[in-house]
Amino acid sequence: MHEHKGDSVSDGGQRTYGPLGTALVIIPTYNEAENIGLIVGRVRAAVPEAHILVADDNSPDGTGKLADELAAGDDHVHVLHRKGKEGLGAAYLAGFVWALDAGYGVIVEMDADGSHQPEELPRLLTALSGADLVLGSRWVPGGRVVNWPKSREILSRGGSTYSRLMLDVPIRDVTGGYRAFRRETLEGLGLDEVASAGYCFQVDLARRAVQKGFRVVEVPITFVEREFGDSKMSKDIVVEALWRVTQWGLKAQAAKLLPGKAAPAGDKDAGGADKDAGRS
Ligand SMILES: Nc1nc2c(ncn2[C@@H]2O[C@H](COP(=O)(O)OP(=O)(O)O)[C@@H](O)[C@H]2O)c(=O)[nH]1
Ligand SMILES: [Mg+2]
Repeated sequence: MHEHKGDSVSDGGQRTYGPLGTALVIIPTYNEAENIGLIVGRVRAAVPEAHILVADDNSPDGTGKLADELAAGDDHVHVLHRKGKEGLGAAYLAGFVWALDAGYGVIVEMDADGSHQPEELPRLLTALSGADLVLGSRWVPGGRVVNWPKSREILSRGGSTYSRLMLDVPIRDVTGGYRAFRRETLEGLGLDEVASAGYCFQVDLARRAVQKGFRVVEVPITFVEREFGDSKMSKDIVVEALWRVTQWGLKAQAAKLLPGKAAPAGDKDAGGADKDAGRS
């Protein structure tokens, strides 16, 4: 029916999908001076009609200023300056609000460090023509990671598998951060209640999308570890994410076992749309 690669992991039923509006690619940055010019140039070349929003947390290395210079010379490039480092989830949430206010039809998440290749974005957007949310996935057939030590791959695969089982969401790569949303999807997720810390942010968005009955499709990507600059990932972020996933999973199980009890805050729809998720 729809010509896109990738596994359909969640289908809200027989649906038709409206045309895709203009896309905004949100790139959160913290100390990405070596990468920002490269990534903006690659996005502009790969999807010339899309706009870009750099969401910078007042990077000490001057990334925000470099982004301003790019924006000054290109009306497709915009910059959201934030006061200080609050984490990528908070930067994305601010970017989502900006995007929805500005009227974009498609909102894309992309790292600044080249891990998410802009040249693969057209494939994600093609898949979005038949979906509510497209996840660039390292862990579906055809997906892969370049330049990662085996230990990091095991951690990431393990984290995704644990989240999938714990949260009962049929998604292979739940923590990935290369994604394309229709605006209606973001509007329907309850962004005010999304957990913004570290990897929890991506997991929370994905599980909400499934719970609400949105059609989520995974498209294989080749994830390339950064060449320049430093990762902001830390052990604390991973531990925090595993802990939150465990809490969410246990709460959802408890709600199923004790249907009379109120669902936990922010989980009002848990189980509701779930039966329509059509996991494959
Ligand atoms: N605005 C903002 N961006 C951040 C923050 N932390 C990380 N990022 C950006 O989020 C993206 C992914 O971060 P990265 O450190 O590469 O994480 P990793 O890929 O999981 O190792 C990059 O574009 C970072 O610059 C933050 O606190 N604020
Ligand atoms: Mg990275």
